[in-house]
Amino acid sequence: MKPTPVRLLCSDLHGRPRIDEQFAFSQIVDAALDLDVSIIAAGDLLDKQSNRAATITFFYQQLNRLREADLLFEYVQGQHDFDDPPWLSGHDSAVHLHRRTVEPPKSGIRVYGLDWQPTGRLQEELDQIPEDVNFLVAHQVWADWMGSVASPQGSFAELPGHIKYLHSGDLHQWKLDREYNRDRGFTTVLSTGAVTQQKIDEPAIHYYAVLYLDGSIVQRKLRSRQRIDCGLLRTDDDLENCLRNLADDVDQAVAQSVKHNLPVEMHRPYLRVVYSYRLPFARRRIEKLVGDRVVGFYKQLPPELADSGSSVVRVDRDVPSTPQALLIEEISPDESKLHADAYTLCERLLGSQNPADTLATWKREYLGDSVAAEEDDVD
Ligand SMILES: [Mn+2]
Repeated sequence: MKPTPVRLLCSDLHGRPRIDEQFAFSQIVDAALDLDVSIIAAGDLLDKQSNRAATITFFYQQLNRLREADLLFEYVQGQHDFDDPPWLSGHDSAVHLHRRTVEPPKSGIRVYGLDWQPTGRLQEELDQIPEDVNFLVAHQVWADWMGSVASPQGSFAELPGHIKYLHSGDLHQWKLDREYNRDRGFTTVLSTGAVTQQKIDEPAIHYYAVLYLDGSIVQRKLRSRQRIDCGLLRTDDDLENCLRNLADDVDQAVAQSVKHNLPVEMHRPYLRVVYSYRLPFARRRIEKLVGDRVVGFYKQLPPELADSGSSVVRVDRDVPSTPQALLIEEISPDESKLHADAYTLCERLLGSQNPADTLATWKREYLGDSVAAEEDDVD
């Protein structure tokens, strides 16, 4: 018996007339149709509060695909897309979850949504959530995730104890944690992250998630534009090193783009270059080498930053920061059936609230009757 998917979870689509955002959203709708589940989206679904017709037309075309399959697009608004009434309110498959409870049939999950709220208002809204709600969809800066870099509106310790899951937008990065709520119980907190890069220093890999009936949340990777990061170029040696490898890196990124079947407009990788003021010709030399084969993001560091040591300007490569991120670095599910099976098992166990049950379900699913037969023999 396969675990039943309940909802597809995503956030921060930042819809605009650009291929990257459109391709990401269409992949998410493909997945929802494939799984036969409705989508819950946690805000910033459009990039702007005032939109071009092309943005809305594309969005509605995707919602039409859901409607044909009798599926819904349940959402809250972030700061980017906020309007009253909401932009999506003209489509009858879009369900604005703000201050509303919905219950996916037979799921035991009662979902409630909140549009983005300023500090103070958020706390009042949290107090008014009905007590039978166990799944909150929101779009906030949470102190626990972003307190050091942005001004937060709230913290996980303010969530009522009956909220067992929080699916929040705004943080453009995957996170799946268990945090203490205000009743000293645990709330599973999820940020699926943005579906594309909105800034060059955001993660290059993007995800959505699938919520299953057993409560497990499984991370799924989107196909995204490739990114090459030269790291921080401080010295001539750094620059020479970068130039030596760059043409190969670009070839490799294009080959990956072809392999992942990206739209041809997305085959040009992003290139991120941060260089010291001591290397004034860095940009010209790199551009001469790779020309328009990349979409370049160049930043020259002034003396006070270039000479201040590495703590101020951190230009880390994407270091895997969660077990899920590490997993996808280690096992590529596209490689073979064996890889795909191993990947699926690992990601389910990592996302599960009850690994023993998840493992038992997996065994039944993959080993099928042979397991049941063995168990019968023992009896
Ligand atoms: Mn956003």
